[in-house]
Amino acid sequence: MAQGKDVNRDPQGATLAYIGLGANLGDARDTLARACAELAELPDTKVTSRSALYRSAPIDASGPEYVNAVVALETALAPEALHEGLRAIENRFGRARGERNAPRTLDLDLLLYGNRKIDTAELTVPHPRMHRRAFVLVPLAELAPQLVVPGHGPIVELTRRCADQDVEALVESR
Ligand code: PH2
Ligand code: MG
Ligand code: MG
Repeated sequence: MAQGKDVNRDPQGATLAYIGLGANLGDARDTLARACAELAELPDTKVTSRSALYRSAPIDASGPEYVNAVVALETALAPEALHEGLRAIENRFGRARGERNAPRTLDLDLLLYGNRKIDTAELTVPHPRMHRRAFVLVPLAELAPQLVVPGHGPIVELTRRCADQDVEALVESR
């Protein structure tokens, strides 16, 4: 048991990671609020900040509008263990894995794990499309306006480049 736990911990200690949340099936606002609570329950992990909720038009996808947000975590989980934890939460929310970019009850994407670049069969970090998606960049810039996305540059510049995409903060009315 103890040995298994060690495998899940990152040898570099706690790391600041950013998670992108999205949903466009069911009660998306409620799902994102509950998913956020589940992120806080991941082992060796603290939620340090969360963005507002945003409404966004689907990008490279069809179906209803999305609700998106970004959460910052301080975590001692290794990136692979964190990624597994995210998939387990998605599954608990009834996530079906069919066609690419199909409408979903909950999508949790590991956007950034410190400054680390990861490229394995299971996981690519920074998330390979985050630098051109306003539904990720706008909430992320709310939490970390000075952020430089490894391999892509300052978030303000990236956000400016996708200013034509339809993303709007939702007023938290409940
Ligand atoms: N996620 C996708 C594809 N397209 N569009 C918006 N607006 N928000 C998303 O979360 C989203 C998307 C695949 O994960
Ligand atoms: Mg996604
Ligand atoms: Mg995903």
